[in-house]
Amino acid sequence: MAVLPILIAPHPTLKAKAKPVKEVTDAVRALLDDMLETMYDAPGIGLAANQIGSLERVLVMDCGAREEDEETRPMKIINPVITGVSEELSSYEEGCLSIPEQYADVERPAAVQVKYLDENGKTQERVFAGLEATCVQHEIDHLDGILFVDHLSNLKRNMLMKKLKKLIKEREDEAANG
Ligand code: GNR
Ligand code: NI
Repeated sequence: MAVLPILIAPHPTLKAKAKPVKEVTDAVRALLDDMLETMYDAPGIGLAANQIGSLERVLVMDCGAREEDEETRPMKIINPVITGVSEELSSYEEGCLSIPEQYADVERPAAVQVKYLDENGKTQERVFAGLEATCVQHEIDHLDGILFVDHLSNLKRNMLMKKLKKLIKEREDEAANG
């Protein structure tokens, strides 16, 4: 297992569409393990392959990871397809490990049904609600080259990306000059 570096926007791989996994091999399982370790280390509640520079269509998530005393609930999701969405929408303040320290409200279906392969290559289908619904949609967006800021107005997105650029520059200056 390894903690991998997370790509920061703007980066071409974050804009690319991930390709379906043809067969769930040991290499795919190793990638999912590395992604979970990277996600817990960050820490985050989800991570898509694009974010660590891979275009395999896989994501990991654990929305219980942040609650103390609670057991971790790691999920490994391969080739996800949204098979149903609720009419009800919900708005959640989203953040992204690839857009550090920037947050904005995003409206999405409150619940989604997702069909996917598990780490054993077995087809699963389940309903995600609450924070899990927001998270799985955020991650599937990543696999399609979409970031949460792409759901905002151009004005809001530009403001946020400008702030990110400033933050990254400050970090680089600090790393160079102490
Ligand atoms: O850690 C994360 N938290 C989060 C909060 C609200 C909505 C979505 C997320 S996902 C994010 C990790 C990440 O960037 N996944 O792609
Ligand atoms: Ni993200």
